[in-house]
Amino acid sequence: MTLSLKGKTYVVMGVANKRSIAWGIARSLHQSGARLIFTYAGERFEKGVRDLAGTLEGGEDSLVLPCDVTNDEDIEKCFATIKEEVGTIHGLAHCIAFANKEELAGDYMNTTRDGFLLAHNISSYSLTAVAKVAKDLMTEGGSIVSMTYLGGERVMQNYNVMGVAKASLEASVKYLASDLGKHGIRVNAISAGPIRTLSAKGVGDFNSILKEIEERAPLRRNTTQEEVGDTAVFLFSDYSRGITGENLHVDSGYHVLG
Ligand code: NDP
Ligand code: KAL
Repeated sequence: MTLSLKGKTYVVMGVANKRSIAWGIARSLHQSGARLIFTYAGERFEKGVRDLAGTLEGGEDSLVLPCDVTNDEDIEKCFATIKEEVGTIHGLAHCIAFANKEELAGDYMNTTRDGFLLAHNISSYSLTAVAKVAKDLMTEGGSIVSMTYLGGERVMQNYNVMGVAKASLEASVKYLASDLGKHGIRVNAISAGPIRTLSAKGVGDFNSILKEIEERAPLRRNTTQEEVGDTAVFLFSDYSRGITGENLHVDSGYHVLG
């Protein structure tokens, strides 16, 4: 299963390690012949991202840039460097979310003002901030893909403030799609089923969440990094040229259940 994105360049934001959804997207993009640029937030992840990029054939020369999305200067600097080094980009994968760990359990109503703003800043506003600067580099049109979860549409235990931030992210996808369509830029979200990543670490009942999906989801199995990566490639490609403002569920069909 390959779809050619040869000659196209994509920015992948949010690789923390090899389990990251962003890494699944990077691998699928690489298989399609695309050129990749990586951004990371935490300095402690820089070497890991560079090493991972180096495992892709020809990836040793990939641009790997810092971009803490809470910092406007970082965002501007990052995309200015991309403009200087590469010029035009054709798409961007936004795979970034964060909320304070202590607010991802218990009652949602205990969310603090600071915790609420932090989760929304990193997990939702960042898409808008990044889309605005990336637009100027998408001179041949483009495709932006962000990651969301069913907890943005329904109440899912413990997802709490992250669910509210994902609802905001999903609404942003629609408004951005409306703004950017006239520039030939599409904006979509992938709503992925649970995947064991660093972010999911420490979630007490993650095993039982995975088990329920295996037992009840229409496809009777859990979602893989590869399934999300391949869907992202579809959304980056011209095969999806009529799709924007969409939230595509890659979750073995779990979302159709009541
Ligand atoms: P990872 O932990 O692998 O990735 C989360 C990423 O968020 C990290 O790379 C981290 O960067 C980045 N990040 C956090 N704060 C900042 C910041 N201030 N600036 C820039 N980047 C930041 O987890 P996933 O791959 O699971 O998560 C990727 C996306 O997928 C998230 O939006 C998540 O909500 C979504 N998702 C995940 C699901 C799952 O089950 N895993 C299901 C559905 C959606 P760094 O490491 O450099 O700090
Ligand atoms: C209902 C689910 C169970 C889990 C509940 C909440 C999960 C929220 C995701 C959020 C992104 C996790 C964090 O922000 C973790 C953070 O507080 C601590 N971790 C870190 O700082 C690590 C080191 C870095 C790399 O992580 C980040 N994010 O920067 C949801 C499950 C079933 C599905 C998931 C995991 C959805 C999702 O959105 O990730």
